[in-house]
Order: sequence, then structure tokens, then C-alpha cells
Amino acid sequence: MTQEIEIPLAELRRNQPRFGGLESGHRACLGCGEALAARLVSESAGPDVMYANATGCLEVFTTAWPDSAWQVPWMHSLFSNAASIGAGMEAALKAQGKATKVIAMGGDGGTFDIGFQALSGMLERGHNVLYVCYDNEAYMNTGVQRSSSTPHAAATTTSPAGSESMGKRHLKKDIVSIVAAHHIPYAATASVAYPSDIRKKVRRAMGIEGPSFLHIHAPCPLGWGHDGALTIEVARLAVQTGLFPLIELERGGVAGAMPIREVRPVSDYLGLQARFRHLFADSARAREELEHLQALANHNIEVYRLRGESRQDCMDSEGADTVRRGGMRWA
Ligand SMILES: Cc1ncc(C[n+]2csc(CCOP(=O)(O)OP(=O)(O)O)c2C)c(N)n1
Ligand code: SF4
Ligand SMILES: [Mg+2]
Repeated sequence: MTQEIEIPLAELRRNQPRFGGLESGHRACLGCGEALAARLVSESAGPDVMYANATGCLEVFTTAWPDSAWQVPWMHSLFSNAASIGAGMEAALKAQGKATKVIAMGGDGGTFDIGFQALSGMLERGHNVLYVCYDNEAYMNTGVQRSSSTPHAAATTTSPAGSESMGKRHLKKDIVSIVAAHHIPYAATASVAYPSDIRKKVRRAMGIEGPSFLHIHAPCPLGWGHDGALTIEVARLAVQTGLFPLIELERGGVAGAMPIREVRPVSDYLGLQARFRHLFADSARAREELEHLQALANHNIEVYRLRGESRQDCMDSEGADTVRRGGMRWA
């Protein structure tokens, strides 16, 4: 006779050993993709790490004085120089004979735009630093201004949509290709929708002696105009449409990509976000912009050969991260 055993899942999870570099109690908005991404990075990197953090949402919501949500050594840099501060920390640790890893972090504004010169220098000089960019595709901390990472046609406060404009005119900068052109040992893109893929990539980067770069797509419910409960769904659709390909690059060459099992139309992704609402108007201009964005996604799918061949690949866009600890499926 079999006896039914009730498993106290919540209790099990609470008691499971886990290193938390970034703890709860910070002040991020509900459903903030950046908070989730930073927690996953700090969990995966472990305790022997020092952080340099550029000004931006992550810095602000984790360190409202006199509190800090960080359980590891953490330093606030300027908006523009997290990579330089990280490089200095690494040089000092090396002089002291310590193997502690340095992680420098910034938002897309602090990475693609104002911190780009410092980042390029750090990569070119070969510092042993992992740089993580949390990409929420605008300057969120100061009120949703467009950055060079904001996607084409997205509405922000400085690229508004209206009778004269269809949102941002320019294209999203291809930062990972620019970074990879420094011929660093390892660069990768990741998404909050795929936590174990983030963990794998952080651990890979932590083991590298030299510069590495991780670009994490992190939806911002406030700036993108979606329900906070949909953050993971939105992030997953960015990958499944081909708009945000998950790739790895070694010494400048593409070394891997997460295949997409069933490619979704870009309208599935865009339609969940208020920043793209104007693209669904009944007008020729709106249809043209939608076609343009679909063409950008198709281009990524071709360039990185993202179309999955197997319907049962546990590492593709449907298979990866569909189970969690304890063997239960994500809802
Ligand atoms: C030199 C300088 N210019 C402007 C600012 C104001 N500022 C602080 S954070 C920020 C935007 C940050 O955007 P991003 O790096 O994308 O991070 P997010 O807040 O979106 O996570 C700006 C413009 C500043 N602190 N320093
Ligand atoms: S504004 Fe966006 S990035 Fe900033 S805390 Fe809120 S959800 Fe997160
Ligand atoms: Mg940003």
C-alpha cells in the first residue's frame, strides 16, 4: 500500500542552502527585471566577489541610505565609469595577491552610451573583470529617456510617439558585437526569462582569466508599460521572436546560440507593451514600422541560425528553464 506524503515545498525551498549576494528588502518596482537579473548574477557569482555599480536604477533601489541589500563588497561608481572603477579594484586586488573576482555593472545607458569609453578601455587592457549590462532599453532611473539601446520605434519621454513621430527613429546598438570586436575571451547575451542560462553564463565568465561581458535583457514594467506580472513572459517573447537572440562569443567569434523552437511573430512581443502601442494603429506608417521590426527579427534568426531543428531540444527557447528546483514546471 502506498502512502501519500505531503511535501512542504515552501519550507523546503526556505531551507535550501543558497548564497544570496543581493537580498530582498530593496526598493525596485514590482516585477522589475533588473532586480531579478542582479539577484541571479550575484547568486551565481558567489561570495568571493567585489562589485562596482554605475549610477542607475540598480544602484538606487539597492542602496537607499542607510540601508543596503548587498551582502558582498559593493561600490558605487559614477554613471560613466563602473568599468574603470572595476579595473582599479582588480589591479589593487592583484597587487595584494588576492584572487577575488571583480564584477562591474551598469544599465544600458551606463554601458552603451556614457560608460562606453571606460568599458572599451577596460576590455582592451585585458582586466580580469566580468562586466554585466542590465539592459532595460532606456534611462529608467531618470524617467525613461531613450538610450542607444532603445529599440527602433519604441516610445520614450525623449522619443515620443505622436502625429509627427513613430517613436525612436534609430536602431538599437549592437553592443555585444562591438564588445566582441575587442577579441575578449568571452561575451554573451542572456535574458531574465532563462535563469539557468544566466547562471551557466555567469559561472563560465567567473572562471575566465581576463575580461568577459554579459548583456542581460531585463524588462522594466514602468518604462515599457506592461504589467509587472508579465515580465518573464515579455522577456521570453523577445527571445522567441528573434528580437533578442541569446548567443555566446569567444574571441570575437560566435560559439553558440539558443535555438528557437517555434518562432513567434514580433507583434506577440510588441503588443504586450504600451511603448509600442502606436504600432497597432490602423495606418500605413504603423504597418511599415511593424514590418521593419519583423525584418530585424528575421535578420537575427538568419545571421545566428536561430531556427531550431528539433522539437524536443531541452536547451532551446521552449525547453530551457521550464523546470525548477524540485522538478516542478514553471507556471
Ligand atoms: C554624468 C551624469 N549624467 C547624468 C546623470 C543622471 N543619471 C543618473 S542614472 C541615469 C540613467 C541611467 O540609465 P541606465 O544606465 O540605462 O540605468 P537604468 O536606470 O535604466 O537601470 C542618468 C541619466 C548622472 N548621474 N551623471
Ligand atoms: S523603473 Fe524599471 S528598472 Fe527601475 S526599478 Fe522600476 S521596474 Fe526596475
Ligand atoms: Mg536602462
